[in-house]
Amino acid sequence: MKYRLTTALIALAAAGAVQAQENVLRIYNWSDYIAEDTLEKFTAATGIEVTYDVYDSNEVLEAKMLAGSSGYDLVVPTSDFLQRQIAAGVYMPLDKSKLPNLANMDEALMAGAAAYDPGNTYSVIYMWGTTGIGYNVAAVTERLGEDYEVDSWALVFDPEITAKLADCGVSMLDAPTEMIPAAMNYLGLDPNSTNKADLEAGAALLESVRPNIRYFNSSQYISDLANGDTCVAVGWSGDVFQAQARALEAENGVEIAYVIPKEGALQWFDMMAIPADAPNPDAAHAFINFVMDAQITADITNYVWYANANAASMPLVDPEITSDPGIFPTEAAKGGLWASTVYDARTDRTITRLWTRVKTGQ
Ligand code: SPD
Repeated sequence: MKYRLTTALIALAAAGAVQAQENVLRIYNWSDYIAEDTLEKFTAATGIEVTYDVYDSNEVLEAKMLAGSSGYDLVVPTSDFLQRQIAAGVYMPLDKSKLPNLANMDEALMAGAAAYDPGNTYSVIYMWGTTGIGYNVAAVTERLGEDYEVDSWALVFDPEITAKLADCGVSMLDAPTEMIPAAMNYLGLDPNSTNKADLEAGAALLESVRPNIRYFNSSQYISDLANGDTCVAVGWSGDVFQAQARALEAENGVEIAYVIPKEGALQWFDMMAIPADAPNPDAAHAFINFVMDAQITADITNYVWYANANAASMPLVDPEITSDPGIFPTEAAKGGLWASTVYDARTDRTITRLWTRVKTGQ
């Protein structure tokens, strides 16, 4: 009798563990990229608990995805990285019957994302943005003068200018596939070129300003700009606006602005996708559909200051955000934006080698 009871209890406990496991969704997303209450609301609506980890680099995410068995159910690669990860068999096709809120998405933007994921088979746009320059208005004016117009990549790529800013702190993203093409573009080269000489020219320009760069990091600049610890950062649109909002909230007198330089900038899409070996793909589908709810997406944009691709959410997004050309670029500015290049393995190796040289001088 005692034996039978113990066996029954073990079976019950095992069933409970399986059920608990089934009710957990493991998300791996970019840092500073979700509203305060999104996960709580998702759990309240579905009963699914969430574990949430963050990264600040596509390369870090890619290494985990290519190694496999990450244990994550939902990840958010940028479109160019997504494309080659799809080719490597990293993701499962979405079951669109579980995603009725796809009807809320902006068709033109989804068509843009389909250039990387034909038919939007594996992914849905989470947020999108540009890579430009965030700066402390007073600190830059103090060093470059009242008449200096901050509208060019010269602010970070001209050694004479960066030398004047070095003391207040200039940072760059630790994102080689963005920084090297931006430098190439400033030199008048095609930012999408995979020609080795062009890539080397971009890297050489970066090396020439390297002594004036305080650090290469893709997340620290939000708080550093907001606190006045740095004065210029090559950064992602929403992150710079978050720095601006934090400074305003702190009432510390720091004014941060974001500019899409006149020479143009990278426009990118971050995509929700489900690893092929995800333990809980049903929960991942439920989350993707939940995020595509107009109010939930609007809440995220209103909190992280990134543009979204959810047409139904637009009336719910703060007009201060929808009308800001740094977040939703004007039609004219859109003409100067370029899309991310998908690099083959050989070009990728060249870029990695050049980036090591830029950062370490070796
Ligand atoms: N803090 C959120 C940053 C999101 C940046 N996405 C990466 C874009 C890469 N081109």
